[in-house]
This record gives sequence, C-alpha cells and structure tokens, in this order.
Amino acid sequence: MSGAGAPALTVDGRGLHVVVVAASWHTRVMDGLLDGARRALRESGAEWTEIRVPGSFELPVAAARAAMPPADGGVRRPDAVVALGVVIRGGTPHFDYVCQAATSGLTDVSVRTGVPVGFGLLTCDDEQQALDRAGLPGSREDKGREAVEAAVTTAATL
Ligand code: DLZ
Repeated sequence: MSGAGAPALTVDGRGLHVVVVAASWHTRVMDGLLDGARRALRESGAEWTEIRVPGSFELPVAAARAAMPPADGGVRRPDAVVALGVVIRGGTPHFDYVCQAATSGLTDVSVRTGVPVGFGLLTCDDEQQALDRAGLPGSREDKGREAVEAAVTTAATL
C-alpha cells in the first residue's frame, strides 16, 4: 500500500478465489492496473478469474453477479472481488455521476454480500494523474496491486 499512513500488509491468498471485474475505458491505464493486480494475485498464491465490462458504471452489477452467483449455477462464491476502473473528468457533470454510482454500487455489493470488494477505481482530473497511479513503468503508485492486497487481506481475516 502507498500514501501517508498506509499499512504494510502481509498478503496470503493461498486457497482463496478472487474475481477481478475490470472496466475497459482508458486502455493504457487499465492495462497497468490489470497487470499490477495480476502480479499481486500471483504473489499472494490466490486463484482468480477476470470479467471485463465496458465502463466503470457497469462495475457494480458485475461485482454483484460475481459475489452472488446463482445458487444452482454450480459456480463457487468468490472469497473476494477486486474492481478496477478509471474515470477521467471531462467537461460535463458525467464524471461525478459515474464515480458516485460506481463507488456507492461497489460499497453496496460488499456490505450486502459480505464479500470484500477491493476498490481499484481511479477518479482523476486528467490522464497523467491516472498514469501516475497505474503501476506502469514510471508510475509512482500501483493501485491495482493495492486493491488486491486490501481485498485478499480482508478475505483472509474474516
Ligand atoms: C460514458 C463514459 C465516460 C464519458 N467516461 C468514462 C470514463 O472515463 N471511464 C469509464 O470507465 N467509463 C466512462 N464512460 C462509460 C460509462 O462508465 C458507462 O459505460 C456508459 O455510460 C454506459 O452505461
């Protein structure tokens, strides 16, 4: 984890199954977030599957489906979900609506299901802010990794 006051986590995901839900807007940043998440999952020993959706607005419904699979579908309920997306401010209030919907929707999924949801949604004023946090070569931070570390640690603790 990074930032003032961030904890150093020991991340052990052995025996855990994680679903990564990822939006598709802003390809370069998303590639960084996904690679950071994959590296952290691999290092933790967790198994994972990935679901891609078009935009960040669609992250909550994908997280809900993942956390609440149909009872008779033969699908294992995951131990954690990790949501990855990037929203960049434009010239209209659309940014605020997408950020608010994604944030409250993901919180709702987590609290209602009891499945930890790692919050890897970047909400940025411009692309450079997002690239700085994308876990790419030259980035200051790796928010994909951080979202995995938080979700896996919480799942292993509960
Ligand atoms: C429409 C839209 C816009 C303008 N910007 C973004 C963005 O920066 N990041 C993102 O993940 N999604 C964006 N979207 C798409 C919405 O999330 C959503 O996919 C559409 O409104 C269709 O429901």
